[in-house]
Amino acid sequence: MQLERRRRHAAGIALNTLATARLYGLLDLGYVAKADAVAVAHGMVEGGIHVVQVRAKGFDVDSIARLVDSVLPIFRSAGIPLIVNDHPALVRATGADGVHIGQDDMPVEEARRLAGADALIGLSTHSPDQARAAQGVDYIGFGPLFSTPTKPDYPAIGLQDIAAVHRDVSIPIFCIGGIKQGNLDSVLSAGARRVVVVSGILESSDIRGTIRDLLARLGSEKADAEGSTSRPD
Ligand code: 3NM
Repeated sequence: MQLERRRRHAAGIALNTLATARLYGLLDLGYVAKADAVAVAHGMVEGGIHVVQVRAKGFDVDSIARLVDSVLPIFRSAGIPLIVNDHPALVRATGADGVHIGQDDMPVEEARRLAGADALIGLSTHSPDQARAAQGVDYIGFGPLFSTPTKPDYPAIGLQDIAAVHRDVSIPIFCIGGIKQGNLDSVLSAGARRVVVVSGILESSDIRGTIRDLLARLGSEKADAEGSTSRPD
């Protein structure tokens, strides 16, 4: 009972944090050697990242679980929600805060059943229609805005639909795909409020400094709680 109460408390904190988050980063083994993951996690925390996802395409579930186990305490102690890519069962197994799934993965209900009722669920969307159709999730990704080597098979969708999607969708929208320090201003001018930056952070020689610069441009006041993350019981 006590454990369950603690878990619900943590889930509430993660949902609140998501409501104010502007900068979402990835610990992506496409860019980070496993041996460096803990050091990179510390850098992300020190930079002030708001949400982090562990992404390890092509790695087996057990090694992803070990990776999550190794970095979860670092993010948890900083109050930063940790999301696992693709594997909802790992949310229960590791105590992570949520799971991110794609359009071609399992249905959202299945992900929630496997991850647990309190888990945060994120969904990738690649068009305004997909963004508007997202149901039962706590946030969406919207992109790729620009073509990106991190997700090479997906065509860029551009900036022109960002404003309309923000008018029509009330849950947090994280724009994603090819966003860097050099083009962030154009993304924000197009109407974005929240972004995911992967290679733009992980390929930087100064992860902390890059995150701080992105946060400054995002005008990041975490108290500025636009958007709603409420979900029906
Ligand atoms: N998902 P970078 S784009 C993981 O559009 C991912 O759903 C995308 O990495 C989507 O910041 C993307 O290096 C890659 O371009 C983002």
